[in-house]
Amino acid sequence: MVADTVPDDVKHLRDQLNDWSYRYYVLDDPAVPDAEYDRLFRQLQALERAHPELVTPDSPTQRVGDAPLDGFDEVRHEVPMLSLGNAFDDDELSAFDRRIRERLGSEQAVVYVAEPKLDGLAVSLVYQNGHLVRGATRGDGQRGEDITANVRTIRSVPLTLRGTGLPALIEIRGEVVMTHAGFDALNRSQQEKGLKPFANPRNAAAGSLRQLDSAVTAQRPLEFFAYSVARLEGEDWQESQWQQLQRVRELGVRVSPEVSTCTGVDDLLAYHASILKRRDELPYDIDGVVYKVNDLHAQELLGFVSRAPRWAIAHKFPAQEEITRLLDVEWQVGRTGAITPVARLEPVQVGGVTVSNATLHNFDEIQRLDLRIGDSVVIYRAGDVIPKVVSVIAERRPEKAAPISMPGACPVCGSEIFRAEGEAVARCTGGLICAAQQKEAIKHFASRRAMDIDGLGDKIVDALVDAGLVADVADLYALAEADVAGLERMGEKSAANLVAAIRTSGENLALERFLFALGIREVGEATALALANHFGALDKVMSADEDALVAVSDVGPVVASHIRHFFAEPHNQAVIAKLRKAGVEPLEREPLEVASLPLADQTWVLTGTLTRFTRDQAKAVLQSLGAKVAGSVSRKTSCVVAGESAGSKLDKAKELDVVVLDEQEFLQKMDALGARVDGADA
Ligand code: 5U1
Repeated sequence: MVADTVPDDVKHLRDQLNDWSYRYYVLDDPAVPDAEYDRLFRQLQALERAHPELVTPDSPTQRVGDAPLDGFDEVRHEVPMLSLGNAFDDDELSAFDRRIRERLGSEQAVVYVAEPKLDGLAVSLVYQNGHLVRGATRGDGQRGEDITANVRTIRSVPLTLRGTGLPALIEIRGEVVMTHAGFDALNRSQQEKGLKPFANPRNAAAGSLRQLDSAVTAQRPLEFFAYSVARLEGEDWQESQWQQLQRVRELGVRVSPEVSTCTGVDDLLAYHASILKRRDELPYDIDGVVYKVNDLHAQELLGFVSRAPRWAIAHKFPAQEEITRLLDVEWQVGRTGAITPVARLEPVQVGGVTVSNATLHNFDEIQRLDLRIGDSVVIYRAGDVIPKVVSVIAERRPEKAAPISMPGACPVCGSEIFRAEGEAVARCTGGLICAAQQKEAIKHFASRRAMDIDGLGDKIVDALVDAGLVADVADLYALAEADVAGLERMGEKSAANLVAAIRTSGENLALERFLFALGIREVGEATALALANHFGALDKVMSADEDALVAVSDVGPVVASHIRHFFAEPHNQAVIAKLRKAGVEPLEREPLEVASLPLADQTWVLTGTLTRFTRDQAKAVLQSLGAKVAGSVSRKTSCVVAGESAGSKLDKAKELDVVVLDEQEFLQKMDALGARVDGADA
């Protein structure tokens, strides 16, 4: 039995969510923050779970995708989906406008509707009595594919139209696109999964829309913008294209906010110029603008030629993909030591900008593209992002095209290059001396959680390196007050304070702090502490082989190989020797058996907002006492520390009867065990 108010509640939630979607997508005026939308959405989901008989196909919850299909059904377009003629320059556009005036026998300037030409996929949506009943691709214009299940997953495609007095049938056409941000996120995730990245947002949108499994489409960031009405039954056509688009908006379907009316060619040219100027700021790719005669009667009079209307034209922009030649590949070293290949190209105009470099991401990408020096390559450039090499034109490969290999050593400092198993990125191991990494390495070394050198902030590190006073972390300890006082905006007193702070940072130095300060890849505070506990002395850590390193709790094979490569690098050894000579000598201590620590074998979970210390600080103290810190609560959890606004993890802990401590109780417990939480006030 359905409780009396539930059907009304469900309806209310659906109406509210649909209304918010309309405000967000069509009016471009969000009514509430996303979190509020999500909260109501979850309420609706919960009600529908409890009352499945109330689920309707057009509920906002029903966008998750359907069972996979074996193939797409064919659909016949009652009104063919046409293509557009193109104008590539001003003269071609003037000729189009002249033809129209001649055909209409009018001397007057023609009124047009102008809008961006989105670079995606044309899609037709059919609504019967307000319900979305079919989504289809353009196909050959006469027949397309039935992609209803897929378009239903696109949030900006309403499942039901808005308002009362809805047409018995309306077929709306428009473009499905993927935004640049959505495209970048999708390609990152493709790469993480070891899948081939998409060449450009258009291909990504096409691949996503033609998925047989609509649950996959549901995960893809697709957007829909309507641009025309192809069929209408049960309501009169409007007088003009402009009014028709307003009606589409009123029905709750998104139309580009850039749509405008223009009168005469000069107006069209000004519109073209203004959109072209803003092209790089738009969140999706456009390849031109489209002009349509505004008067629908005039459209009818003008009719069609072959498969394109005489009343519309696409005024193209410079292409975003061009072909050029790969002259060379250079290797750049980033701030974190990541070695990335950069393509040096024969300069080419792409989207109105001269491109002579493009990113290649990593060596795997070079292999995936099967790239050789001398190849003809396709370059894609959109928005402000760095141009990238999309593909190689294999049939244009010259005989002498040269294969590309990884450099044998870091091109900046000559240190060994190391690529951890399972990682796409290769890195320079000369973390302490590599010029490309030196500022980053010094800033990390000086930071509060590392050597905690008071007064040595980022700007001073930049100034010291730029003045040639410091090239590696050991040079800090040779600085004289006079050196520092010579820097811009540095008084004698601050210089003296800084030099003193540097000196004292090396005194009574805990091994874990020093190990963390070295900036070894993936060695955070917890790992540094585990290493210090296990080995007790710097020399022992430095000489440990990978087998010895993986014996340390918290150290797996990847981290072990990072540690070993770091200490095997002679340049790094030299800097550590220089530090020691300057008196920076971490204290030795008895190795600690983790099993003997008070919280050995315990697993703790931290949740909610912690106000008196950070999660890292709580984690560090727990690990120093031998506990493991996990991300989720299970039967194996020993204790949960719950800060403010703790949510599902706290619920789970209560459900499983796990001990829960608030911040104060946690501090008391740590105190009782003789441990101090960094950051917590006394
Ligand atoms: N913006 C826009 N793109 N586009 C593509 N309008 C537009 N109109 C089209 C096409 C194919 O065709 C009309 C003839 C409806």
